[in-house]
Amino acid sequence: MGTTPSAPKLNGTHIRKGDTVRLSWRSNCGVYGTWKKDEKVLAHGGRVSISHKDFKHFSLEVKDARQEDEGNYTLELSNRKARVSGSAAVTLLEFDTEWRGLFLAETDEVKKTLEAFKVSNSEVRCLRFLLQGPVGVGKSSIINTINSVFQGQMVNLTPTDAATGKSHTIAYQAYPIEDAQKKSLPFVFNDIMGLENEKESGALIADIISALKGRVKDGYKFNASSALTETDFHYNSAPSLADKVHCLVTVIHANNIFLFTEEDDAIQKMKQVRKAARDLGVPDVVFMTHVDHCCPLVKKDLNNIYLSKRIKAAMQRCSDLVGVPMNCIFPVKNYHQETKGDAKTECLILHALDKAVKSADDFVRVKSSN
Ligand SMILES: Nc1nc2c(ncn2[C@@H]2O[C@H](COP(=O)(O)OP(=O)(O)O)[C@@H](O)[C@H]2O)c(=O)[nH]1
Ligand SMILES: [Mg+2]
Repeated sequence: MGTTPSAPKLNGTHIRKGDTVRLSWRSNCGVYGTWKKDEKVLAHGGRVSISHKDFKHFSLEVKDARQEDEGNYTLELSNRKARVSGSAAVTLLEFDTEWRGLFLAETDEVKKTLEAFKVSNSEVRCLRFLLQGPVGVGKSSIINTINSVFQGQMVNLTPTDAATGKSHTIAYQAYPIEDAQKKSLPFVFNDIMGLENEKESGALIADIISALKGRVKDGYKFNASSALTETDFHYNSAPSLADKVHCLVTVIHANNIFLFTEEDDAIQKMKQVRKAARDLGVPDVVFMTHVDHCCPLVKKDLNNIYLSKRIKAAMQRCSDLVGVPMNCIFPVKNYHQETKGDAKTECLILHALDKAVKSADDFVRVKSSN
């Protein structure tokens, strides 16, 4: 025991409830070892197995992992020469119970209510939703997914694209939502060019704000270098309440949100647009897409959405960065490669849409065109 031991390097893990926590280290020399969890010494017995072979091979197993096993695990090694230690975090992927209900059984009810929905202000035939968010987050896919849900088959009304990193949606266009009989439901979505993370590309904030006010006519081609002006053919100088946006939908990628900081241009742009909406009294919600990319539990089964700690952390990150309260953030998964519909996908998108519709309807109820 005359050699100085190297500090143990333990691998942190994310595990499921019921799994076995496994941590191990092979020392470069003979040493005495002690395992600790959150600074408390662990003893062999029960669900905990500790093995120290030849004073060199150190391993710890905790079977049937539970909430209480989450924490910081440390291996301390010592001999006459030195005392060293290394730590790793063990995190459970899921909570013990859902922190928000999925309400799968209510999906049909919500769908029927939306199919029969009538706008409460007779001046407005269709509630208008404006989708904002960086390129590739799934704005076009949201429109396609909602249409697929109501039409009972996969719909690709708006082109989707991520590979180029540039926005596919150039012209301002209102997309209707139709049911299986091709009857229009009283909802339209405007999908705008992505808010790329560079100052020089994507729609200008001024244009998005004009869109909120109903000043941008269909067919307007966003131009990253100059904003729409009053003399433009596509400028609506006297927008009615029906032309205005009734609810802003900020779309955020569940996984990529962890890569953004408050200083990023895309975050700043989304906040500016939200502020403009707030100043106009327009309600706003967040649809958090790509939940299947964000958490293995959710990729396996969407039922785990409100059990997943990673999804809750992503929602919290959206809330912190963009400033939207948690109860206005809706995790959704878009159809992207499926050929048939799926009840859980429908459930998430319909509950999100239902909230957006109620908010939009509250907005138009108290307004008139004048
Ligand atoms: N796995 C997965 N892929 C998605 C999801 N939403 C969109 N996509 C894919 O992401 C890419 C970008 O989507 P798109 O709708 O074009 O994004 P946009 O630029 O915001 O309009 C496309 O390849 C979509 O098929 C989702 O929730 N999960
Ligand atoms: Mg698009």
